[in-house]
Amino acid sequence: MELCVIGLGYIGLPTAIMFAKHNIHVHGVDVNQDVINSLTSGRIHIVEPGLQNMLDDVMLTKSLSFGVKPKFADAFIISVPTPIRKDKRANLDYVIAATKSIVPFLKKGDLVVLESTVPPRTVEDIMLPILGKTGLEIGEDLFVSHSPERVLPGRLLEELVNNDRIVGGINELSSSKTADLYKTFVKGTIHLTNATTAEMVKLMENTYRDVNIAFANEMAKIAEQVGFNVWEAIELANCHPRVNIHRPGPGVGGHCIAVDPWFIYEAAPASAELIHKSRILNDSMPEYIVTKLNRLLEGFDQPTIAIMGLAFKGNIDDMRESPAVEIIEKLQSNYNVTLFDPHVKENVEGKMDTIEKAVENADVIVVLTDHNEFKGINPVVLFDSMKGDLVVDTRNVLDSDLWINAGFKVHSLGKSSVTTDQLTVEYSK
Ligand code: SAJ
Repeated sequence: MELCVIGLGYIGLPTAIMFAKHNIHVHGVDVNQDVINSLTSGRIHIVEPGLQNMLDDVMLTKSLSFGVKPKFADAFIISVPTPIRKDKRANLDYVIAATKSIVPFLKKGDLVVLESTVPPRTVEDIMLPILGKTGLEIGEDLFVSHSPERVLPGRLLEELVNNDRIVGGINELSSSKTADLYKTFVKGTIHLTNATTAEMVKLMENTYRDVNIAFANEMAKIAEQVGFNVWEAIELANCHPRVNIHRPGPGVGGHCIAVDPWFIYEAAPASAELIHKSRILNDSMPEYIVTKLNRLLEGFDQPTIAIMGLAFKGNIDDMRESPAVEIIEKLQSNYNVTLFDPHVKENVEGKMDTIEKAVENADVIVVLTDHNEFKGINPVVLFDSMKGDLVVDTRNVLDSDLWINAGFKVHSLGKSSVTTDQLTVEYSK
């Protein structure tokens, strides 16, 4: 069995390596010559635990080659980016280019699998007309399917094997051939459906999460007005066996949850009202946090804000589409801003290498990412080096009582600034 994987990003490369590890001969293709040079010399270009070791193994067995062009193979997997345009529509240029690039190499009996996350009907309406140029009978001579990825960066190799897999063929034979391919290493259940449904399943998984986060964010705003701790309320509500309310935050980052709902909206804008509203609500959270800070710092003379957390979510170093970056850009026009993130290594203007340096003479500390490191900070040490005594926690990672006892005034997203005791006193009158 010969396999060609087009697109060697954080999905394509692990997928290529995983197949090679299971005795499939794989040719990995990427248009970026630097990526090919790095991989050909045996070095991975993405950060993923365990991946370099796995590449080392397969390079020894010579079951994996790399190049900028496809080769003849029995199966072709397309896992190229599908970025979102400014008008919130999917950019399918890479999918189209990748599909065109394999046309000269397709023969009777071959299988083409699209893994990229795409709007519904991309396989049927975009890919099939291009693949038809091979002269092969689609569905009879050439088999085509969509099988989306749902792995979590950082746990990729484990999830690639153990997650259930959705396979959506343009016909049953395409589905079963695709399932046979992934049975090479997938231990999770392989669920068969059609291509459009498979495209929608992926989008629905991430859209469910986005809408749920929007609900949590709306509850956080309501908590601040009504006067209760939304984090406590969510934790208690989730004790119900069928409730799973997500967590509020300063916005939804990354290139999945904040993007995929737009692919559904693009296909059915008149019907996707809740999906659209949820996107708008989540994208309004950075401004909500900035407004909260502006109110807190009214009257301060040239205040300094110490930001804790740049990455788009906890315990990773990825700043792409991070709400923290958006908030920082808004703040930097009016305030002196210092930054600290124990995971982000790249140089960012104002980023300090220790938290002590970042908070020195600051008027307020603002937590924007739920890194585990922030949970164990000793506020007493920080308090003495600051000018002010304010802290804003948008991720509920800090122990409020510990920080209040150290002398801080804690303002958290989704918590009334009124304490529970004060509320109790009011009601007991
Ligand atoms: N977030 C919240 N509240 C929450 C959960 C997340 O504000 O309760 C925020 C995070 O802080 C982050 C953003 O949402 O800014 C996205 O976080 P995430 O945990 O969803 O991380 P992703 O985007 O890396 O992973 C998601 C996963 N999808 C689902 O959980 C349904 C992953 O399984 C997918 O493979 C991935 O998207 C993807 O590539 O599609």
